[in-house]
Amino acid sequence: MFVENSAKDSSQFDLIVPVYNEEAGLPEFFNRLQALKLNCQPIFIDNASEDNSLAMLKEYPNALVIEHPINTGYGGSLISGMEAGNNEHIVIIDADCEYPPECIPELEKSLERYDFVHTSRFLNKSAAQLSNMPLLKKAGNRMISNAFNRLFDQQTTDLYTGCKALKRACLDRFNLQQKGFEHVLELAAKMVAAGYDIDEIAVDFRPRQTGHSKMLHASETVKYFRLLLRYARQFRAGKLSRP
Ligand SMILES: Nc1nc2c(ncn2[C@@H]2O[C@H](COP(=O)(O)OP(=O)(O)O)[C@@H](O)[C@H]2O)c(=O)[nH]1
Ligand SMILES: [Mg+2]
Repeated sequence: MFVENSAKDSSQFDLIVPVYNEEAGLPEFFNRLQALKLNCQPIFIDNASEDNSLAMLKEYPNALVIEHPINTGYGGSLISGMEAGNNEHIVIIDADCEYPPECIPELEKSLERYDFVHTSRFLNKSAAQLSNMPLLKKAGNRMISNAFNRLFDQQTTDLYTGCKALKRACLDRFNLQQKGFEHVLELAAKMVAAGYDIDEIAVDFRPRQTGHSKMLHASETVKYFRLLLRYARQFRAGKLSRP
């Protein structure tokens, strides 16, 4: 299914960035973002950071900064960001530069042809090129991506990606409820259930240089599998999206 671009805002897009304790990495992220001179509305969600992130976000020109007084999880941040924006094209990227901000123009442009596009850290990559990614992260991602593909008839190589683009109109077809990293799975499952297949563009992955990942990948993967099976049942029963 393909949603026609609305005439309203075809040139500006919403750039949603979830942020939790990223003060060390934000200067690089900001520099690289500004160098791109994007026609976007940056929407930064500070998820109750305990460091100086919030103050730094407020300094960024023309940014819409959403403050969470308490931490609502990664997914909670994205839900807030989606609700706050109103441009038809939405791009989501992390603040830690693990996904290069330089991929944003191509990612946003891909919405001229597709409704839902994941960046993939695995597409067209040799094992050597992936050697900088922790083994558990790689294995967990591959397992969950393969299971998702079988259950939802997709061909994604990177279900866990935190960098993606979608059309706002797609969101009319379902509600998002997951507040943690399960958000990734919920969005993918509900998009596919609503008829929007996942397309992909390749992206280079660079492990974060500052701070540390706050995602517990092994235990998250177990949770993902249970939820995946639940969504698959609902998908088969036609209960995952609105007509
Ligand atoms: N872990 C975590 N990250 C959050 C949260 N809220 C926003 N984020 C942001 O979500 C992005 C992904 O988090 P990260 O810990 O790097 O996960 P990973 O890339 O999967 O290892 C980063 O930009 C974080 O700053 C939260 O509650 N927990
Ligand atoms: Mg990260």
